[in-house]
Amino acid sequence: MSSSLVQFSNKISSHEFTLTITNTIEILETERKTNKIQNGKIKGNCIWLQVPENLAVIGDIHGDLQSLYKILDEINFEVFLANKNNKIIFLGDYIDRGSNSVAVLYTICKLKQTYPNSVILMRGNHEASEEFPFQSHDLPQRITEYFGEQNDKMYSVILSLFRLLTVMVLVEDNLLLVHGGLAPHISEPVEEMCFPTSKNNTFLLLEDMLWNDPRMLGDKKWETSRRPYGKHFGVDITQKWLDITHTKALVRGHEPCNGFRVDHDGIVLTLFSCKESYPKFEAGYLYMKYNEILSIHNATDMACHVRKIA
Ligand SMILES: [Mn+2]
Repeated sequence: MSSSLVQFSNKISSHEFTLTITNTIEILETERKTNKIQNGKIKGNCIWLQVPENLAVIGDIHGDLQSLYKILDEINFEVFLANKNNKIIFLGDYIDRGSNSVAVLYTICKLKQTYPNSVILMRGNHEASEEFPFQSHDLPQRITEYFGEQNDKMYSVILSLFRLLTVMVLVEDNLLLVHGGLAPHISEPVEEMCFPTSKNNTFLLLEDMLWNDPRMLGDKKWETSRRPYGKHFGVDITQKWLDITHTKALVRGHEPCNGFRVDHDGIVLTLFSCKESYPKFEAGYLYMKYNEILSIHNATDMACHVRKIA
């Protein structure tokens, strides 16, 4: 583990933790006001990026600090993130299930604070417990354990952070990234769809993008999910979204797998990046250079760029 990560992992005081979350909120609010990130545009909860010099994509972490550290170490994050033309995209689900949600949350916020132009923090369904409550959300309990007292104010600050996380990223002409999946209904232009003004639309879209899973459904476009929210969506929906956004593959997290899985006849790549609470699965992350991103035709071509961690 590199020296700076050891620093991150030392016992965090409640003051330092709250300050880091608050600073990250300020950075995200400023991004939304200026609509800018290096080599990209921001509109509401969506980001458009030019193809980065190097791209790392990390799937669900679920409080597994050791897996997160391993990945950051492997990509030599201090050198990687110091270059503003490189991007690391987290697909969300930082918390719950694992033993160290507090330190994971702190670490990703420290990264965003230190390298705001190189780090993109997306929203997972576990970061939308306010909108879509579910049973396995153990963050409030973890906060109490870590800091030795119940802290409702701290939790409400964290919820403010969650509301500012990115829901969709487009890597120009190549990749579409969300945490869960895609909505059955898409209308053009996509910008209007992803930033609707009415609260109801926002909610429906948010549920689909944070909770949906890809399945092969034959003639059906979508079906009800086994989860408390969201749907299973079929290959036609994926293809339609890729066509409309001029991208070649959907990259998402949300489901345990052996580091990665390819679905929908090779147009969906699922990434999974934690091990602690999922001993039967493997963890991996995506790492691609500029030329490699340009050369892909679909998600199948990306599989060889997934690096598994020990
Ligand atoms: Mn998820």
